[in-house]
Amino acid sequence: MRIDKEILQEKNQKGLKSHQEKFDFLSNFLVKDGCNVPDIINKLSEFQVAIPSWALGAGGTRFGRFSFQGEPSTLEQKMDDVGILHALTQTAGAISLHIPWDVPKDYDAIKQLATSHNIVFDAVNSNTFQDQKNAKESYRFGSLSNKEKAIREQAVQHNIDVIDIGNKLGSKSLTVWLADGSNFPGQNNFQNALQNTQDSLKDIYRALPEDWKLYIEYKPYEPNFYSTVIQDWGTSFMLANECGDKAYSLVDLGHHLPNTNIEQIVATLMMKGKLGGFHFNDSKYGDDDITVGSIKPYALFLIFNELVYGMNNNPQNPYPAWMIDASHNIKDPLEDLIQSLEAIQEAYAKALLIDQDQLRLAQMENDVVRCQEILQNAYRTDVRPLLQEARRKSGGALSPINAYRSLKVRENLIQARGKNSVASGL
Ligand SMILES: [Mn+2]
Repeated sequence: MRIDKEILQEKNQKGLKSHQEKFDFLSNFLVKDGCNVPDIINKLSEFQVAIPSWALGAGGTRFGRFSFQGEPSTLEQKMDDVGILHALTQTAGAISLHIPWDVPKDYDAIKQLATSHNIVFDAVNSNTFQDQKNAKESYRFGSLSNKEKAIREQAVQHNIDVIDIGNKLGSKSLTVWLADGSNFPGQNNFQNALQNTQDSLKDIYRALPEDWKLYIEYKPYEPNFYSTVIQDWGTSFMLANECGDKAYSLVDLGHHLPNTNIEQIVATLMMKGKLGGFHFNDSKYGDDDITVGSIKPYALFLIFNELVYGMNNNPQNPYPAWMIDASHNIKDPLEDLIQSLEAIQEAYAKALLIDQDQLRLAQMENDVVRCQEILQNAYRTDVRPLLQEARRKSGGALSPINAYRSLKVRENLIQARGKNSVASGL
């Protein structure tokens, strides 16, 4: 199913007058406050978030998985789903593939399909957290960190193969998330495991094309419950530094222990020019992978405050790669992603409203109350008309969820794919 701009324009007609009133009201008020509204609208339109190929089917839990009807069962169908998301929101202009779940059969055809949906290929993701069919070695006791050289070599080679696949598609980065770790004290020698990981990452790094980046993700626990080899941003930062200039840390919001000050991590990495990528999701307890902004929208706003500051003040940091890394197990996956995209844009828009000059002044004067007022004044502003205006101008839907439902997208997908189609890889 494809959604063309004319249909959305027609759908938008109904809400256009009310949107215009709300937008004009907000816009007047923001201009008086010294905001550059057209600039904010442009920034929102330019902000594109990659959709991972594994988020288009319902996610599972360790107790099981309930499929959602009409799930995409091929890479082509996954790309069609991202095309639908992008048509509606105009902010999902990229797909991030997981290898080996999504190896293209016909590269030219897949590239053409991407172009037809106006989407590009973002980072490719390797997988050494499960064994592949017919694999010679097993990752049961680790991959890049494994005690056995042959296992480490297989894992390194897999990452090199993933780079090759990404290269053929026009990707420019590889994301490595390592599940390696231990379940019990004494099971692993920490120093050896870290050294092996460092050496393996260097081997992968050497195979990286000149214009590519390597993103090293971290996570404190799970699937191992005693230790994880790359457990925190410091370890990831250290490994990236050892690899070289093209290696960066990747922050995944769900990969922190409860109450970690993630915005400070973002600031630190950006100051050092090492924040490469960013995975959005939300969590209450652990790596819950739930809809962005559904639990802690204020924390997301504070993170965006640091991202905006870093993008304006840390030229040594490259423009980060944005991706949603969430896959809920009960919602319609596409509706879930629409909500996540909206929450990301909302937090970004609010962060753009912060008066940085006033904030700096208040900080210099140690006016703590004023500092908080400046942040919360931005946070309390209802920026949704700005998001709607950015979408309208780019040819998207004023309300992506309403358009999705009134166009009966899921019903159409079920009709085309059947009730029992299951997303590959999950
Ligand atoms: Mn992630």
